[in-house]
Amino acid sequence: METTLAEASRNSLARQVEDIVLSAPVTDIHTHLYDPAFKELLLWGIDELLVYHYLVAEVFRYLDMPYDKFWSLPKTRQADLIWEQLFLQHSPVSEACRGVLTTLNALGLDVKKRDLPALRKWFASQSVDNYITRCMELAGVRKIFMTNSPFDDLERPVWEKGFRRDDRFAAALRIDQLLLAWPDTAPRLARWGYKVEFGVPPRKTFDEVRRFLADWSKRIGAHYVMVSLPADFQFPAKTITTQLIEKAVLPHCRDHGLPFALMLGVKRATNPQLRLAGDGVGSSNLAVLQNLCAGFPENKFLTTVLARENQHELCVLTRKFRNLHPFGCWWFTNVPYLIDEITRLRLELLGLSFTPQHSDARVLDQIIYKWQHSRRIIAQALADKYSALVQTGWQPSRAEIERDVKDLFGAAFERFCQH
Ligand code: FIX
Ligand code: ZN
Repeated sequence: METTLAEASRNSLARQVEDIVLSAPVTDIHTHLYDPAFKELLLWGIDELLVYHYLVAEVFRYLDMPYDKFWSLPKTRQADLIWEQLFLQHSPVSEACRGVLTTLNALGLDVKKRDLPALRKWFASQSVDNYITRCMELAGVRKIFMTNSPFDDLERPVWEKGFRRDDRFAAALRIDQLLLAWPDTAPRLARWGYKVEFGVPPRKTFDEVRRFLADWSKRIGAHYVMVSLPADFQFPAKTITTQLIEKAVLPHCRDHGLPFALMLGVKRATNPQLRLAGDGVGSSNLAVLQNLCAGFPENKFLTTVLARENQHELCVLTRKFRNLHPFGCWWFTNVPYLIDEITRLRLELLGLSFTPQHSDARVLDQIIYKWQHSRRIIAQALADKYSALVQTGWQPSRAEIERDVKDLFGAAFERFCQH
């Protein structure tokens, strides 16, 4: 078939955009990965890839084993079961299954052999330091944001002892425990030397929580403070969570120029027997976000929403508030079908003033597939937009496309954090 001139130039524009998007370094602004100084907290390798909680949820669609029996098995045995059910007994078409194969393939491993012992052998011969570099190179990731919780008993002592930072890993202060489990958290803060009172807390308690937040933001060098909130969260409301936000977290963020990152719409423990894999999704009342952005114009809010139904409203709110920056296709929305939809929606309503994706990787190697898959979708969406501009007579230059992609891949986020 003959290609017309217009088609040929559309194809060459699409190739140029793809070339730029596939090779641009990206800042991964939310993961559950750790600086290698945290040793075994940084997960990597084939067994960790297989027991990822996304795959655990999927394997129980086929297994009839009791939940407790599965959890009592050693990790390699759980991984065997997942491999057997999700890769051998059924084709691995889900996004999380496909991701394992994309990762292995990018690492140069032959997936068609379906040889789990050989894969294990290969991973056993890797050293963590080189492997971090390799994964980051293959993913094109230049910086990884961690999720750092002072309430995590394995993580806290490492910070307290101190260590030499790997500057590829940046910190984010995670405070779900503070905001959502006050009856347990207050006594812990008291034990750590902060003079907090339980029950109905007086002013002093909030000042002490601010002191705690200031100490930890400084200790870890936090770039933002983060919480995930349930789908039924309301603001304003007369709850300890909203009081802590208003009287401690927001003033702290203002004092230190830190954004407050909100992840809205999770339903924790929909099925507790699935443990980490048991969380669900609910549609959020985004009036919460409107109230925060309008009520606290001196605060900056990074936001991602879990429900597909909330994506459009988030874009509209973002058009109204400069102190709001949407990011990522979180968790159940991190599937090609929805990444495509959400990215196009955002480009059409917001231009380039958002951060289209974060990996949420819990296992280092996952950054490879999460970024490879998303980059292709972002490239296609952008190519379509530039091509529509060309139809008006506008010609985007390579330098302009590179500038735009840089913004989407971290520069817009960094500017938002700095201002
Ligand atoms: O709250 C979060 O940061 C979530 O991303 C996680 O808790 C969740 O388990 C996850 O891994 C999603 O991708
Ligand atoms: Zn996360």
